[in-house]
Amino acid sequence: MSPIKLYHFPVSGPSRGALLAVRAIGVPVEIKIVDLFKKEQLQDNFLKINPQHCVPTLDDGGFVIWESRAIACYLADKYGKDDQLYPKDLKKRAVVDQRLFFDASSLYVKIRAICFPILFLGETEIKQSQKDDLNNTLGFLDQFLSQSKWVAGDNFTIADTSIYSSLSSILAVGWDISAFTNIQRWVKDCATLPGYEENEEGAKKFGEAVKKNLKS
Ligand SMILES: N[C@@H](CCC(=O)N[C@@H](CS)C(=O)NCC(=O)O)C(=O)O
Repeated sequence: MSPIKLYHFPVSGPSRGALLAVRAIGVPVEIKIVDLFKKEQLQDNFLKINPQHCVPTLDDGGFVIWESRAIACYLADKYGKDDQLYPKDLKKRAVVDQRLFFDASSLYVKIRAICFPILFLGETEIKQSQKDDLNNTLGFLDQFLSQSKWVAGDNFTIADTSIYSSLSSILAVGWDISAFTNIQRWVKDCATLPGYEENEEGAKKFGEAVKKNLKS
């Protein structure tokens, strides 16, 4: 059987999110680095696999999907040793999904809105309105975490791996989360996630790349 391949770039938050899910599930994967700084995602061989040219991309024996959270859901359902990471119970799963969509449509989007222009468009500062917008969203995350130890309940799920990958990127830029005590506690708990160190290494590179372009 051909190994599962994950096309990955460690600096990318979504890519690290998929990898954190892979590590939590414990499924062996072959990591194929696609260096976005060298524009490798636009090479013909990768475009044939993913015409949308983004990481992460998964190839499971010829079945190809992208979108980090879809990858996490698929792998957890197919290879999870039980349903802890992605519950089968409809209501529990709906809470995990809600948190995943919160990340995809709100948290990650706001982090990207701040960092993308700094990384690629010559922006050198973070506007107050962007700071307020992200902090407002972090307030919701803090509220979720006031209700449970993990973002979707008593045990960690693929909602934690996804949200942590997003948050770790902005933490590496130096974001102040001192106003969010529940997030602070959860961030410490996330150090127990399988693959945590690997995620931190990528997040650190992301943070350095952003900070390099910020006016001091
Ligand atoms: N919503 C997607 C975002 C994927 C994404 O935007 N990946 C970026 C890196 S963070 C990428 O591959 N960019 C290269 C490109 O689009 O050419 C996910 O969660 O997987």
